[in-house]
Amino acid sequence: MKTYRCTVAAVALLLASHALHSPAQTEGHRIATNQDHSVAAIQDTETAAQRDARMAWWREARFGMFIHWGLYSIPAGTWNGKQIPGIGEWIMNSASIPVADYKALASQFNPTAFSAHDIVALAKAAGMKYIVITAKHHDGFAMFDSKADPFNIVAATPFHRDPLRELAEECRKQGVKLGFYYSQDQDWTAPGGAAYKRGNHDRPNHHWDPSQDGDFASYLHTKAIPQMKELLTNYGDFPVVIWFDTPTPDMTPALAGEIVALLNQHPNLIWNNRLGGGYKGDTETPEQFIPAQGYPGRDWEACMTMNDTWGYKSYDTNFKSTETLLRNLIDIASKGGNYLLNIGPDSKGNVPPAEIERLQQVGKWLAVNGEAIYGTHATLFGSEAGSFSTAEKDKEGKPKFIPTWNWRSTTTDDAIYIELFSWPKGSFHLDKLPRTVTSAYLLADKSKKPLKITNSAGGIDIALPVQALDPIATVLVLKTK
Ligand code: H79
Repeated sequence: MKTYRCTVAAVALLLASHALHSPAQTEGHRIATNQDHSVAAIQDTETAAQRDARMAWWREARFGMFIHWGLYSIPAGTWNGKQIPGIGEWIMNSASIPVADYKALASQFNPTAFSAHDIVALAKAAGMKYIVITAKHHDGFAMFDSKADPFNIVAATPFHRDPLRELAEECRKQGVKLGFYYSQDQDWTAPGGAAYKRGNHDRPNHHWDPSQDGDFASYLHTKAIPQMKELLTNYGDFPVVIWFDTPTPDMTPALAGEIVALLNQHPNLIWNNRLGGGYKGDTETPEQFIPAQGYPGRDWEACMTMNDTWGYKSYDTNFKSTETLLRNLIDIASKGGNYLLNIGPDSKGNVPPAEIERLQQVGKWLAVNGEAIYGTHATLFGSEAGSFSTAEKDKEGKPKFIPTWNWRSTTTDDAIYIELFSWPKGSFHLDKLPRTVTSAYLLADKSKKPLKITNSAGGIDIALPVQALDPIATVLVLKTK
C-alpha cells in the first residue's frame, strides 16, 4: 500500500472549497489532485490504450440525458405556501425542512404516470446516447429498491416500483446506456451525512435538525457504500457511469479509497471528478457553464438545465430556446466535450411538455446533422469560439471570455464540419487550413451537391446557396486529406 501524502496546500484547498460551496463545485473542481492515493484508482493504473477503450463509447456519445427526479418533485419549489428560491432538489435544505417532515413526503409519492419506455424513447428521439438518473440525491431518498436503507421508493412509497430497474430494461431494449447519479457525501436525512451550508444552518456541519448529527464514516459504512454496492450489482450491465456530487472535507482520502476499491471491481465503469478525497476520476464536470476552451487533455461533460432548476419546480418556466440548447451542444462538441442535458419529471412521473418539445426539436436537427456531432473531435481552428477581453475580467479576475456565435467546427479523420449559425452572403471563407480540402457540400443536402471551392490568399472560399438549410445551424462538410 502506498503511503498517503497530504500537503498543507491540499488541505487548504479542500477547506476553501467547502467554505465557498458553489464556486468549487461549479467551476472546475480544483479540489486537491495529484496526490498519492491509499487505494489506486483505475485511472492511476491503466494504460493509455486501456483508457481509450474504456472511454470510447462515452467520447462518441457526445449527448446524454440527466434526470433529476425524487421526492422534491412533490413540493415542486413551494413549502408551507411559500415559493422557495433556488434549485428545486435543494428545497429540504433551502427551507430548513425537518427530517421527519421531509421523510413524510414518501407516503405521498405515487408517480403512476412514470413510463421508462417513454423516457428512454424521448432520450432516443432527442439523439441522446446515454441517461444518468438520480439514484439518490442530497435528500437521501433512494429512487431504487434498497435493502441497505428503508427510505426508498419501493419500501416507503405506495408506488412500490423500482424506476431504475424499469429504466435499465428499457435502455437495454432501446439501445441507450444508463448511469446513476449518487450523492455519496451530502445526505440530509441519514445521521452523519454531510450538508452544505444554506441559510442559517450554523450548527456544526451545517445541519438544521439534530437527527442529522452523527458520524460521517458510519453513514458511509451503513448507507452510502452498501447502496452503491446495490447499484453496482443489481442492474446487470448497468450502470456504465457513476456520477458523484458535492464532495466535502468529510470525504477523506482514506474513506474515498474505500469507495474506489468498490469501483475498481467494475473495470468498465466511468466516474466523474466529484468523489472527493483527491481522486480526479475520468471527467471534468463544468456545471451550468461551457468552458471557453474545454479541458485540453481531459474528458469533460457540461451538465446543464433547460430552465433554472434540476428537480421539478412547478413555476420555473424560464426555458432556454431550442436554438440555445442546440448551439450549446454544438459549442460543447466543438470543444471536445459532452452535453448532459437535464429533465425534471414531476411528482406523477410526467416530463414537462416544454422539455419534451425542445428535446424533440434538437433530435430533429441531429437526425439530419448527427454526423457532425457523434464521434467527432474538437475544432482544428479555435478562434471562432470567441476571444478573451482585454478590458473585462471574469469572477476570478482573469480576462473574460467573450463568445462569438457565427460558426463552430468539429472534426473527423477525413472531414472538417463547419456548423454555421449565421449565414454568410455568397461564400464562406476560411483563412488558415490545417488540411487539404478535396470537396465540400451541405450535410442537409441529400444530393450532396458539390460546392465550388476557390483558393484565396492562403485560405479557401466555399460558395454557398442564398438560403441556409436550417434556421439554427447549417452544416458545411469539408472532405479532407
Ligand atoms: O444535482 C444538481 C445540483 O443539485 C448539484 N449538482 C447538480 C448536478 C449541486 N449541489 N450543489 N451545487 C450543485 C452547488 C451548490 C449551490 C449552492 Fe445553493 C449555493 C448551495 C447553496 C448555495 C443553489 C442555490 C442551491 C441552493 C441555493
